[in-house]
Amino acid sequence: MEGSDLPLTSRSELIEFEGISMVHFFTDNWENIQNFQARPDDILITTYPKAGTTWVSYILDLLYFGNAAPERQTSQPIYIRVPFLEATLPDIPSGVELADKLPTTPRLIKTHLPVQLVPKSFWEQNCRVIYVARNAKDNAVSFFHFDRMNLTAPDPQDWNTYLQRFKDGKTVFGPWYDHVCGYWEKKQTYSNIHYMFFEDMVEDTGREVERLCSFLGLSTPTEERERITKGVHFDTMKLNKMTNYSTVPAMDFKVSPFMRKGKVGDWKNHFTVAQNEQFDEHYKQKMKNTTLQFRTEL
Ligand code: PPS
Repeated sequence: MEGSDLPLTSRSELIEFEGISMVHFFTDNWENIQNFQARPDDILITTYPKAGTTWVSYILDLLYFGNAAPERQTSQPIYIRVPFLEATLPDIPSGVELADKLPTTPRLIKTHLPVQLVPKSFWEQNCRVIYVARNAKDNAVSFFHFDRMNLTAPDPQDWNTYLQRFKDGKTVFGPWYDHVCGYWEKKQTYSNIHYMFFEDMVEDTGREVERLCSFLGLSTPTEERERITKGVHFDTMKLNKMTNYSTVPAMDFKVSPFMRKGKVGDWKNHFTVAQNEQFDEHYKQKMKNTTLQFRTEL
């Protein structure tokens, strides 16, 4: 097992790495990550943290393997079925090791790396890439609560401090702004990206499952798509030990659950009026050169 064996006695420090903020858990295995050998049928699920990775990973796992290998769903947590490529976390083999040993075809692989740091073999092999984006305000709130409960993360401190850090791009995996825009721009030159939005998933999960099938070239029957859509509902995933991350010792569910709210617009319960005005102003500047648009409420 290559997993990090450092004891979790204190919170990790934010480090500057390849131009972004990181923690060592995602850089320790860097050479093996960068040299990862993708296969043409690999599917890369990529997101900024807390944008809906687990949701989309579970949908894909059910679409491909729900019928062929139903025992996978009840015996292996989602983070084993869909390895987190750059992770070298306590108590779990490294993402590279898990991905290398995946017995499935296709292999479903998760990453939070910004587009410029994705191992080049994924592009060379013309792999299908699924990017999920979530509006900045809800994304920041979700990330804040996650960093509170995730003992491998740097201490988020109070909400106001955290929000400033988010705006400054001093969160793990770097600025949200560059992340969502980077993949959006990549779509111009690399057509094998399906760019999706968390808000669309909440609005109509069935429609998004259908769009995914169309991108992946799957002719999943309507009935099965409907069954999958029901099976990936927030309440169902929250109760499911294989998708709710309750098996990860480094997460303190007494502080906050992994499956927290799953809503669009929860930011309104966190942002003060002043924080919201300042955020909007800053956002306008950061996003002035992109055509990318988000919904912050439904
Ligand atoms: S991680 O740690 O980056 O992999 O987290 P990620 O899975 O990307 O994001 C977690 C947030 O997604 C919400 N989620 C869902 N919302 C609605 N429906 C379903 N099925 C669902 N599954 C996961 C999860 O609750 C986190 O968002 P918040 O806002 O914190 O609840």
